[in-house]
Amino acid sequence: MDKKILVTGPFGQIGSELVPKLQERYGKKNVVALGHRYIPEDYDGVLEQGGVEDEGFMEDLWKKYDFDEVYHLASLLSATGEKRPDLAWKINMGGLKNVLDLSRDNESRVFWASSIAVFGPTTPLNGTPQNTILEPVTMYGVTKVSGELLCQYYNEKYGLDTRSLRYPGLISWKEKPGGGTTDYAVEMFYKAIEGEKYTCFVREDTELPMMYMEDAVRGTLELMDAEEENIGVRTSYNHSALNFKAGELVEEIQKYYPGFEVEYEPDERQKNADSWPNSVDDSKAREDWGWDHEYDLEKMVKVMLENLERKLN
Ligand code: AKB
Repeated sequence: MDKKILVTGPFGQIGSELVPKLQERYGKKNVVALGHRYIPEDYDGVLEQGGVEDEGFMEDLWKKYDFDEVYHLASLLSATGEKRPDLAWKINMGGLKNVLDLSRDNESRVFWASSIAVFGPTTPLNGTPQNTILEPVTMYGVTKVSGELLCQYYNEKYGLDTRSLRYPGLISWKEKPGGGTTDYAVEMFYKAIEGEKYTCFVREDTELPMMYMEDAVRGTLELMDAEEENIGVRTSYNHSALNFKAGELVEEIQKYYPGFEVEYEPDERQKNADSWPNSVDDSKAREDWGWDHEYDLEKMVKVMLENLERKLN
């Protein structure tokens, strides 16, 4: 029998690359994309439109498709979350609660996107361990910590198969990120190719964990493919690949675009970035289900530029 998959946030930065992979694996007719406002004109697949926080709508969706697996990606990110904290709580927590309740009642498996935003200023800054202090200072981070605990609770209480990754800043060329703090890393590539100066909204020495999207999507699928007895973390796994300072990314891009200029004008997003670690220790993911990244800074920059140049020309 065919496996039915739901993807929420299918047209965001992660979803737009995860959905085609799921369609390849399970067939186009079996992957349901739940979009909200933005629906790409050229989307080719099963489409539904509505809000994840709408309980009645989500219930009807499960009745219609009887999902086996859910990739719950829909979320307000850190910068938007600080502008609209009430909405962030409503969508991030309301959406997750609906997904968990319906998955429990219908025996669906759940993947949920967490983030390095679960960490805060009191967390160890370098090589942040899997189990550590979680005192975030953003509403986004608050919803991610609460969500992690809720996922673990549903696993322990109801035996629901919940799996999750703490994504670092994600670098991709297919779809731009929106409303996050790590967005500067992607914006730089566009400006370099367009021959424009970039005004970076974090300091040059701001260091954060990052990952190329291809690694993030592969990690997501590998986590979902792992045998249940190998999953030792039901909150969310630290998931890491590379770390760089904003200035180091600029230097790497300048190897290809020597004339690329950047000025630094930190805004309110600097506070979010300062509250997150420089690097995280993801050895638990590597031990439990064999996670390994493929892209380092040099390889990621080369591939990003090649793909974006093709896309923009
Ligand atoms: C953001 O910057 O808000 C996200 C994240 C780190 O989760 N990219």
